[in-house]
Amino acid sequence: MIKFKEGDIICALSTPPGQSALAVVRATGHGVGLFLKSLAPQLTGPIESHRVYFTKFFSKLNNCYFDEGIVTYFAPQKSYTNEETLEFSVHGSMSIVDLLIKELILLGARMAEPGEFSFRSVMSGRLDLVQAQGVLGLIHSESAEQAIQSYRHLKGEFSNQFIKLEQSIIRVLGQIEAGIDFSTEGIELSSNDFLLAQLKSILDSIEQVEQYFNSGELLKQGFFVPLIGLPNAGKSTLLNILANQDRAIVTSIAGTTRDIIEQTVFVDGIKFNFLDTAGIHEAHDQIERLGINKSIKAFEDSDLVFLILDGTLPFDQQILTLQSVLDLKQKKWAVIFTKSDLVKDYDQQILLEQFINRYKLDLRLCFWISHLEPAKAKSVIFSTLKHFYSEKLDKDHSLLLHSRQFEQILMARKSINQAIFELETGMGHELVSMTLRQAYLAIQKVIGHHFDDDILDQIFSDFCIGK
Ligand SMILES: Nc1nc2c(ncn2[C@@H]2O[C@H](COP(=O)(O)OP(=O)(O)OP(=O)(O)O)[C@@H](O)[C@H]2O)c(=O)[nH]1
Ligand SMILES: [Mg+2]
Repeated sequence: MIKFKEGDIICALSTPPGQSALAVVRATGHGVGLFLKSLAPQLTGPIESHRVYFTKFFSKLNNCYFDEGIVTYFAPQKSYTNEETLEFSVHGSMSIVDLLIKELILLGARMAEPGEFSFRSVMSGRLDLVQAQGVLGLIHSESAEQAIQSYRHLKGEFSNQFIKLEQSIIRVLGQIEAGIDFSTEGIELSSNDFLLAQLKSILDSIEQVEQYFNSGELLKQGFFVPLIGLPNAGKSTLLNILANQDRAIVTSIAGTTRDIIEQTVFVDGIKFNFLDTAGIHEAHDQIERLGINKSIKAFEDSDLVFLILDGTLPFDQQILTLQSVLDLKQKKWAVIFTKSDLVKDYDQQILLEQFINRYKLDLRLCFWISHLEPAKAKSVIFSTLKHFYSEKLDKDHSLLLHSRQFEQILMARKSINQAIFELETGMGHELVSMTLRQAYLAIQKVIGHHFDDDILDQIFSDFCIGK
């Protein structure tokens, strides 16, 4: 059930708690502007929306002024929540913030729940749910790409796709239902072929949205790239190069790494999660076995695998050992030969050619590195990654949605498919109409044109206090 109570005046600290130069406190709700009479008695005369006022703040509790700063006024219908709003910028001490919030509560406000400002924004129709995801994405963005994409959500670029879908479904529904109404008079308004063509085009749009969602998930979570190889191949050495620091222990003892060590690196604003893993070999004890099981799991969950091969040893044997526990065909992989400092340039070239011929690998996915030249190693790896993500990620159309919204998209696809089946097998239009209504409702839930308490609860629980 939705936990927010509408109608109250709510307030919260909108900047992180702690000491800082400034802190921003917001209060919103009908009549909040009147609070200024008591809080900022120096402000006389009418106040205008979107204007900032420099003033002293008065404490009723202490009967004295306690700080000076800026208050911005937002009139109803012109604020984030669509309700009258005050935004205070005060000195960033928690005692000042606490006192200001106490004063607001004394005047009739209550503390806001996490996400309550955005919830009001959605309820009042200022933002739809897809735009609200944009706000959330902006707050949580870890990379420039994610921030830019979130901003596009906020501006409504992606909402339009759902609005178009909604309209297309309702158009077909209208045609079907008009047909039902007139059928008794022997008039058929839209042929089944015409209805089917429209439904198939709606299905295409939904499938495209699904792809955009997958791309959005990659943007949020990043690509998972485990470093997989035999013991002593140089996996941990490479992880440390990528991390620019000593994250993993490196020794010449085979089987040094037992557990997964994860390191996130941003390449061109795209997130990559590299995983150092235990070397694949015949385990001698239980700890090694557990470590190797984790390596296998990392391989299975990966988006791209880096096979790390010791360049000083024959590659055939290494690949055979890896194949004995991993289904290499199942995944996309790149091959990194290590220890190039120990192998002559000429031999490196021959080995690369042999390898590419044998395993029919793209030349761009196979190269040598050495720990003596970390910058060079990073540069070849990053250009490989760029090549990889440009294939996988549609940076311009990455849809950032909650998984609950995605469930509704899948539901819509299922219903459209069902409606197509029903039309194709000559079932009654009454039934098709009911099925299409389910698809329509599902799309409405995604964008928030139909409120579903469960979905709203899930979405707003990801927000922070003050937003
Ligand atoms: N000469 C040379 N030695 C390297 C290079 N990369 C790694 N080594 C050495 O190879 C040995 C093993 O390196 P690690 O990075 O620990 O290998 P690993 O694959 O993590 O090994 P496990 O954790 O045992 O599976 C260490 O002695 C490294 O110093 C390289 O590019 N050149
Ligand atoms: Mg290691």
